[in-house]
Amino acid sequence: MRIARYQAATMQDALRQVQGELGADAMILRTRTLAPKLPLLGRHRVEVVAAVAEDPAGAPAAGVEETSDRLTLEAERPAGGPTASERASAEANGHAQPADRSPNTPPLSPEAPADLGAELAAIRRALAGLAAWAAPRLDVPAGVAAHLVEVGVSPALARELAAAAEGVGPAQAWAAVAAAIRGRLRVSGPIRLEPEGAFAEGNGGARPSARPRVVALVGPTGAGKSTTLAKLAAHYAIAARRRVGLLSLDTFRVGAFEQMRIYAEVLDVPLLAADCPAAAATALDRFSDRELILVDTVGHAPGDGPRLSELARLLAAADPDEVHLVLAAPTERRSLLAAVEGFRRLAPSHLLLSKLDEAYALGGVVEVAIRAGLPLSYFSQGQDVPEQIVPAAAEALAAAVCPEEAA
Ligand SMILES: Nc1nc2c(ncn2[C@@H]2O[C@H](COP(=O)(O)OP(=O)(O)OP(=O)(O)O)[C@@H](O)[C@H]2O)c(=O)[nH]1
Ligand SMILES: [Mg+2]
Repeated sequence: MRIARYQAATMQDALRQVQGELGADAMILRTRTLAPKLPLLGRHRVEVVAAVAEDPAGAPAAGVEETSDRLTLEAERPAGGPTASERASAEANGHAQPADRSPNTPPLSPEAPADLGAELAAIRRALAGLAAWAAPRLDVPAGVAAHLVEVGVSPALARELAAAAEGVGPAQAWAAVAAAIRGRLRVSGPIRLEPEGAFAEGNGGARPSARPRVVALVGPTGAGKSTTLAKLAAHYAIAARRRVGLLSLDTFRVGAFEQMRIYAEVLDVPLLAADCPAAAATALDRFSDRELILVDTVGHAPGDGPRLSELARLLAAADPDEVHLVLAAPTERRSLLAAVEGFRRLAPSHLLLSKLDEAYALGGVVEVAIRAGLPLSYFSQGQDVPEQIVPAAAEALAAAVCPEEAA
């Protein structure tokens, strides 16, 4: 790299010098107008700083007009003489070295930069920084957060989850976010019954120590409680060959008991109904030989406090070991969160997601599962009884909102 500074009476003259000495490829680094030393008598001059990658072959060495001045830096250093920076620093220290200058090389003016090479390096750094700033930046966490919002996660939780993609390459980002989601979901596994044999057949039925496992399903209207209950009854009564009883606390709605009666008949399991705490306690006594009692409840709106409180009293009489809050996956996120709040008075112990087959995006259920802090029990995904129910899996839910994880 050869850098030179030219001074002349006019810009055209200065540029002619640049072209004559450095060739047509010379790059103009800076131009400025110099004030005359004697303001009233002198004339303004112009200065051009230019650079060329290397000495252009055949470029005239001294194509300088009489009216112009030139100062060559670095490359035209006289043999054994100081470099431009040496000269500049000497002059800056007040040690002018006139003997070292070529006849047409003027002294560096006070406003000249001490080292143009350093200045050029600084310009290059600045340009590189500018280019980096102007280039479109790949903000991986922002992209992840945008996708999570798109599938139904709230912006606040999306930002929290997307933090897992911070400092991770784009290829690993979704795997990191999926791991973060899995880490925040809890899963219970299927309903665990007493080991087979705890309820000894014959000789008076169940051993005194064995008590039926009582599992209730609660939730908003139409969430899929009764259908899911029938699926569970089918699994435990038919597939697992355990003694199951059905208890309906839904005597409120016309046709609700009839729905359960049909399931009970088809599955060949006993069914009892209770419309008050005393009746619920009696039903429990009558089911003392059962290994699993599945309790169906009436659906209410999450904001219907009085009815939910009444149901809570009835349910308490059934003394459930587990209360699964059934939420339909296609429900909008804020309604899901409202349901969790509203049903707190029923003290749910698990979250059961239904209608997963109907859900377009699962960000809302991921959010509600994280925020409710309850373990997920089952995924119910279809109208058919007894199929289409599986134990909940955090991996599946995380993969459903992390596209590349699912690929
Ligand atoms: N696609 C789909 N439909 C379902 C699923 N579960 C239940 N349903 C349907 O949803 C509707 C309501 O189901 P129910 O089981 O009666 O709901 P519920 O929560 O008991 O309703 P209420 O007792 O009225 O509060 C029925 O048409 C079911 O067939 C599911 O996982 N997928
Ligand atoms: Mg029902």
